[in-house]
Amino acid sequence: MAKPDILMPYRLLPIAEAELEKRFTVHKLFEADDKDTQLAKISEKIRGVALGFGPFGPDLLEKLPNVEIVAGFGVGYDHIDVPACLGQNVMVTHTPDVLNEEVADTAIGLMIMAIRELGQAEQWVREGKWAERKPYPTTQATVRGRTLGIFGLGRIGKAIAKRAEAFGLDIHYYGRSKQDGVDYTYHASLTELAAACDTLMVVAPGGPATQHAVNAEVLKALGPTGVVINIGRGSVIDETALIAALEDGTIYGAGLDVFEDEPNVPDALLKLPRVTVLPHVGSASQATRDAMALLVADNIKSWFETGKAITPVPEMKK
Ligand code: 8YV
Repeated sequence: MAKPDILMPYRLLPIAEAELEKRFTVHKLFEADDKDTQLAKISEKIRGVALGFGPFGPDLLEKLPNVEIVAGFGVGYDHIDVPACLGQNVMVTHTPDVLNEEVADTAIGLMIMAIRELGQAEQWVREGKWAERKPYPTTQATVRGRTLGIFGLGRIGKAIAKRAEAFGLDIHYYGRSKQDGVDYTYHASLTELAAACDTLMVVAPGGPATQHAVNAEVLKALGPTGVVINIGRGSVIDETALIAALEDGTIYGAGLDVFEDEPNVPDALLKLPRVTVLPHVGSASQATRDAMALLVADNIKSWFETGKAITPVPEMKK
């Protein structure tokens, strides 16, 4: 029997490419000089899409009349137009769980970096200031005694909370509803959560429902000792409001792994002294990225072998 044809619009990790090539005819569109011509030649026979870093919207969907599944890379899937896929009866999958612990590790690391200025302190050593016998200034903030407010207590949020418990932090959360069997303090709104804590950990997914949820009002409620950590999506925070709040002392500092317009980080943010920035590396160890990429391949394999995907996005289960 002919192998099903799979489209790979963007580069995926080699481990997943190799896995898919064992059972499918894989069309690596990213290697074509003239992508439109290449796509026009193969579009009719494409039955699955293995998505790497890059968007999937109606423009591509409408060119693939026989596509059955779009397998996304990442737990977040705001780069995939799920309603458009649902409308065409196309399965969409993502890569949850395999990255939970990695992202939680990064989140805690970023929180400590931001509060204790570890990146800036390292820079101090590298610039030779310590060797000149100048001590790095003591930080005005400490992790000790903080109240951590988690926005998005899903699987990654819970892995962060578990670590934060070991750090002795008081944990609160906000989400669509209070969760059964969860002892952390629940707040019915994000502003209430911010008012009750001094460290706001943003783990929420991107998309229209969370767009700019962390706005000027929320930042004001967080207050002058407040630190915002974002490991979720850049779109969740109104970056302009965040910069203003940092500049005028409405909040104390920030640790950011994600931004509104990646890979562009506003100069105004970089100029601020108590801001730690990372280049979207939450899940970026080789082992975890390989596990995510393999799950992309496994979803496609499972779909064509059993008719079922392993990790459909929640909208597909309704
Ligand atoms: C991905 C992420 O690497 O899983 C996610 O949602 O943000 C990262 O782990 C990124 O989405 C790559 O597309």
